[in-house]
Amino acid sequence: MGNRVVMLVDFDYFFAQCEELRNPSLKDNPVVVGVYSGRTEESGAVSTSNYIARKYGVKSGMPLFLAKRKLDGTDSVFLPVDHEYYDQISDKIMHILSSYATTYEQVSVDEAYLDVTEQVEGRFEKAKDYAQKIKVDVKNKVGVSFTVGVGPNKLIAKIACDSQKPDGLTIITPDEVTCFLSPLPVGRLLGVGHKISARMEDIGVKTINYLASVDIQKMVALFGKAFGVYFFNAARGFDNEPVQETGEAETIGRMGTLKEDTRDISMIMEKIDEQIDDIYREFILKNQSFRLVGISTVLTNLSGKSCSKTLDKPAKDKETIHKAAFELFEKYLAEAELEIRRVGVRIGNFTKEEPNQKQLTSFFQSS
Ligand code: DCP
Ligand code: CA
Ligand code: CA
Repeated sequence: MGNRVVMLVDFDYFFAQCEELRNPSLKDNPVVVGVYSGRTEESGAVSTSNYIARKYGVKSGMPLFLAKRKLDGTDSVFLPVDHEYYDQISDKIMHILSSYATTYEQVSVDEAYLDVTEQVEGRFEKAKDYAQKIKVDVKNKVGVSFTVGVGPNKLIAKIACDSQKPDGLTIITPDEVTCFLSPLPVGRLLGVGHKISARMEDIGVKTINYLASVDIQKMVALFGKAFGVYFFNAARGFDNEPVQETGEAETIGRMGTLKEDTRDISMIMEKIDEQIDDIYREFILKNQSFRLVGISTVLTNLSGKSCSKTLDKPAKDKETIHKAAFELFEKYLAEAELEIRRVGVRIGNFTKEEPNQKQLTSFFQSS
């Protein structure tokens, strides 16, 4: 099989850029978009800010009063989040992006993977012009700028994208993968947050290059099988995950508030199992299989996050949803610092395929 050419598109300072779009006079000021919790006028957290505000040290997740303090004496503008408006802009851009790819996978309101292998005939030399063309098209039609990372898989595309923002375009060819990854801190790998990178540092592993020298047994002993194997592959830039559609319409999900804010997995799973019962009732009517299980959380600072897992093969049973959701929460809690307020679970990637039918693609991937 030839090379894949995978792009990750990540919209620049997204919520704040949307605000600039409808009010261009903001462009020269520091702009902060925040979630106001309502307790006092200044309580709440920063969702994002434009790059002018970032120069003063404003960061996502920071308390609003602190952002105000950092921007003291400037013509800063503070605005409350308007998700409905950002979703509209996001939908417009996503619609355009999807027309440029064979398969496209939206991962959040401001991020999507595009498999453009066919469009550039598998040639990275062509990826630059192609990405530029998409950037210009979206800028003309919607007025929003974004950053692109291009690589032979999703893992590399993501890290490439993060390496130069805003309005960036970074292309990493298969030949460049090792050099590109080697000097980077392990924290740049998806799934390596503060806690895991601290554990890696404890054993002297700081860079990806060093991580790649740890043998697989040691990796598994340290991080468990799933994580160990993932890190082993990721450190080498290996990633087989396909870019696949996960359209909103094609998922069944539930979201709800926990009895109390918590980080206790059994309490979380109690809520999730109720939701799974609900989802399952809806799912069996479809008479199909699912291949994706996802979870979402809202933390005590009101920031939200979701992640998902693609199963090795399609499944039809409730237990698989429970197991995958449990694993996702376990992984998530290992990284999350704050307590969780709301949780949700969803399934998707529905197919008519029978769960026990051996898929040729997964057969080739595992052999
Ligand atoms: N967001 C949020 N709370 C956070 C982080 C992000 O509400 N703690 C929201 C606001 C962001 C959007 O999600 O605009 C996308 O997040 P990104 O991490 O991609 O950040 P930005 O798009 O704002 O900036 P960048 O230019 O760094 O991508
Ligand atoms: Ca993003
Ligand atoms: Ca972004």
